[in-house]
Amino acid sequence: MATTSGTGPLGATVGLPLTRRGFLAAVALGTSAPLLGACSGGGDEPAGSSVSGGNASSPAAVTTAADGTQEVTLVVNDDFVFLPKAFTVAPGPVRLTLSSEATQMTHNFLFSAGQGPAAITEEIPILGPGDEATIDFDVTAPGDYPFECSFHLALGQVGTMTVTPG
Ligand SMILES: [Cu+2]
Repeated sequence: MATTSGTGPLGATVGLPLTRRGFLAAVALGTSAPLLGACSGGGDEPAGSSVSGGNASSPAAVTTAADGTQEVTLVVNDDFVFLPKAFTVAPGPVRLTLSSEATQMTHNFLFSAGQGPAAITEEIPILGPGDEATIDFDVTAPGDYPFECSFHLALGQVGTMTVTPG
């Protein structure tokens, strides 16, 4: 007959604010540390934290011009990444623009030799800080076409263009 409710719920509500405060503190610490590392400008940081921008893993927006050309822009900066690093097109004409937001680093863009279903020889041999360059090419064979910055290939500056079966 006697009810013993009360201690259980009270104990639970006391615990909640503490948990939340601890969580917020952890978030604050977690975000500031990678930012400081990125601003130091060195190439010594492990590449793991450089994806924090959120764009790196999402596919690039591909737009189709009035003449049917599929247009995509990849951004490079003072890190060793293409932003984003993957995009998908259908068979047909592609216009790829490489836009540099770097202040110091020079990059390039080429499809990795012998790795795609078909060779694409168009390339951007060199792109200085703040520059922009565009190449036009046609794709027909579906599949994954790896591309790279050959200057920073060893540092993992690679990506993939996927051509759908159409
Ligand atoms: Cu590069």
